[in-house]
Amino acid sequence: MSASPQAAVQDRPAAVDTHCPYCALQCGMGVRPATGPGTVPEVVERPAFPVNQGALCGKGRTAAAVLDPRLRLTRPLVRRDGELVPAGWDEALDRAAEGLARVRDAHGADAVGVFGGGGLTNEKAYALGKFARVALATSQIDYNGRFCMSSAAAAHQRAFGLDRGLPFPLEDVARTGCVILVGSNLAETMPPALRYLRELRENGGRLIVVDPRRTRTAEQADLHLAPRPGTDLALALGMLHLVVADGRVDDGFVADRTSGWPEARAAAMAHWPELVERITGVPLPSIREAVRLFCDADSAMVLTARGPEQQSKGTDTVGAWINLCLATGHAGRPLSGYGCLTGQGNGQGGREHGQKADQLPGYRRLADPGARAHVAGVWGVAPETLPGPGRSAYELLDALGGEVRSLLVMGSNPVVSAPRAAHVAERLAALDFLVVADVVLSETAALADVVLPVTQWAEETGTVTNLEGRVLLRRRAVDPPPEVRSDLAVLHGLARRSGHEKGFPTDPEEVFEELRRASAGGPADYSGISYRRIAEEDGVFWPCPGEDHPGTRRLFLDRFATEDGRARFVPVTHRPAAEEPDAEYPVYLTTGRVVAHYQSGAQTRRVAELNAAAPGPFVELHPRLAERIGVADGERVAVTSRRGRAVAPARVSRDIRPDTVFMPFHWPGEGRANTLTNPALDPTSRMPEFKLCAVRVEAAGRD
Ligand SMILES: Nc1nc2c(c(=O)[nH]1)N[C@H]1C(S)=C(S)[C@@H](COP(=O)(O)OP(=O)(O)OC[C@H]3O[C@@H](n4cnc5c(=O)[nH]c(N)nc54)[C@H](O)[C@@H]3O)O[C@H]1N2
Ligand SMILES: Nc1nc2c(c(=O)[nH]1)N[C@H]1C(S)=C(S)[C@@H](COP(=O)(O)OP(=O)(O)OC[C@H]3O[C@@H](n4cnc5c(=O)[nH]c(N)nc54)[C@H](O)[C@@H]3O)O[C@H]1N2
Ligand code: SF4
Ligand SMILES: [Mo]
Repeated sequence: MSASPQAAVQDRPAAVDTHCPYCALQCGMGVRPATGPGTVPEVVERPAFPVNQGALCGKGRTAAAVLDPRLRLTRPLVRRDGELVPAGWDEALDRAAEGLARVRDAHGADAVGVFGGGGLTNEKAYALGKFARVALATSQIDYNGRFCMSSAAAAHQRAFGLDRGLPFPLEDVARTGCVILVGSNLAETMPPALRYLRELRENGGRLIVVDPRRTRTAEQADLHLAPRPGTDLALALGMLHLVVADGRVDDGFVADRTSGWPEARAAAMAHWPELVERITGVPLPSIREAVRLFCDADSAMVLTARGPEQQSKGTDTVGAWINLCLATGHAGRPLSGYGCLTGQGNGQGGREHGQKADQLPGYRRLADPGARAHVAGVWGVAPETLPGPGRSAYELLDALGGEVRSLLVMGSNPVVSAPRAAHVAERLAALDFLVVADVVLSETAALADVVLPVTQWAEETGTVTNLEGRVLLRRRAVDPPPEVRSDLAVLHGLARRSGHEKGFPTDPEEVFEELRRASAGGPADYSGISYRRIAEEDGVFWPCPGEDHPGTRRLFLDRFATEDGRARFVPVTHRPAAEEPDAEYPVYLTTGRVVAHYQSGAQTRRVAELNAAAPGPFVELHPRLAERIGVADGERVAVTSRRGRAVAPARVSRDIRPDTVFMPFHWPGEGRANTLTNPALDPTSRMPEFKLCAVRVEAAGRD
């Protein structure tokens, strides 16, 4: 027999403390390097990290599988005679730089676009924004975060003068009196965070879930409201109407800490409860019960996720929920407030440091002369050389092959994840030149002229900012394959080839030190945060304006971040979706996620265990609808919208409204949900309406 189990454990290298590659919870985990040929690195628990206390979902637990060189890109690829073939780094970077330069010389700097991702570390997001503005001199940069939490971000800015997804740590959720969770399926999208909702109820707090489906999350609730998709705005207004009618406004709070109440109150009073019942389909007694639970609690929160946000009225919808918090005094006080559950691994930090079309690092505005002067100073360029704001994500994708003729994609797979995806794939194919930096050969990378294979989470060090605004250090634990380089090295190589020898370092800590200076004095101030501090303190909450500043766990307790310190009510009124069901397309389609897969599935579809758990797309529909169209569970259903047609097996379930079908969006091919979705944009956030469009559903037979 070989050595005892204990000896075997001792022989293995120590696990390195790091964080999950996937969602914004950024669970702490350990990664133990491979012990030799034929072995793979191993993910282990890291119980000391406070947010998840060792718990991981299946995606996190299996994350090391994607480190396997057989599943991922290991060499640069260039297109030769129509085929992607392996090439050396010099050739690939030369070609990429030449391709981008050729388009710029022929059509101008704004013909070159950049598309980033909220999964990129702070260092990468910062370097990518700088690369676009300084090395490419283009205004055309945006990123997939636009598809994610941009409506909540816009509403945050409008009401509070600052956008940090959660203004309090998650631990506060367990101790508040009542939580209204709107359009979040936490049980599938951040399973370890379900603990906070469980503790909330154990502590006597109440949970209300608003979702058209009875999800695994809704099952945990004291009260589940199942509105028609796209009617959250009316629901929140109806609740505010009842708060006023029942005399439950916190007049003192409204007078001392807010502005704009009379107009917001008037707007809410126009939404009669009976009208709201009719619009939402939620019975009036349930709406009343929700108001009672929310107002009876000494402290309370509203938390939203993509359900109410991914709508063409997402910003106003979040605004209505914020109004409810403000009117009842459940904001700017301990254990109370509005929060958005941000989604991507660096969904928070990735929206702060300049990969957004209108933004400079530190959450500064690109149009603000003072911000331009400060950042230009850090970058060593003249402020007037910085381009102005560019197109938003969908508008950028829609312009490909027209005014924008070449594109660099870093950290997104829009062929699967963008709305009206068949059109987006056409636009990508119409480009003069496409470069994709990715870990795997994604559906988008497969269209590229040059594919650059990059290092991923456990193969590189960098910082990410989790959904609480806690800046974390994701450490390198394993060596990458030899022919793989970091995104920072890609940007360095491309910048050098366009004459920028300096300014794009490849060492993440060096980039972070520059980011600290660039963010200093901005809304998202990281200047007091260092790699050393993060490691010692289990993360540091921004804003952190000095090395002796403790960081800011809780925002707004004394004042809001507006000029006068008051939160702003916004008068909002309900309006229909961009596309409502009609005779031709009589059913709502809504889209979202399942627990086993992440986003476009580029990474998780390569993991055997996850594929076994969730092998492909499906259409969730109510038995009544299934019966009407004549399909049984597992039979093929065709779903048609004005954008296209998708086919996937039926999943018949009583957990969904009979007027609505649900599809997850993790797959390409005939079951691709985004073939159907409507790119109607919110006028403020430019968020597409992923969460509802009108469709026809039919039995697809065997066609
Ligand atoms: N397993 C898994 N986890 C993930 C991700 C993933 O891809 N897979 N992605 C991460 C990212 S980037 C994000 S943004 C988050 C998203 O996290 P969530 O927002 O929790 O995920 P979704 O499934 O998109 O949407 C949540 C719920 O909104 C409901 N919904 C649909 N339409 C409406 C509506 O009109 N109103 C309301 N109130 N609800 C509606 C859906 O039924 C769904 O249950 O998850 C993160 N975590
Ligand atoms: N119908 C519908 N569509 C949706 C949504 C929905 O709810 N419904 N949700 C939207 C939301 S919230 C989001 S966030 C988007 C997300 O959709 P995408 O932007 O497509 O996100 P991912 O699938 O995470 O794509 C990330 C890509 O970058 C690669 N990658 C991972 N890490 C790195 C890295 O460090 N560097 C580089 N260069 N590449 C890396 C991955 O392999 C993958 O190919 O989808 C949106 N689309
Ligand atoms: S919940 Fe999110 S961060 Fe945690 S293990 Fe799962 S995917 Fe990773
Ligand atoms: Mo997201």
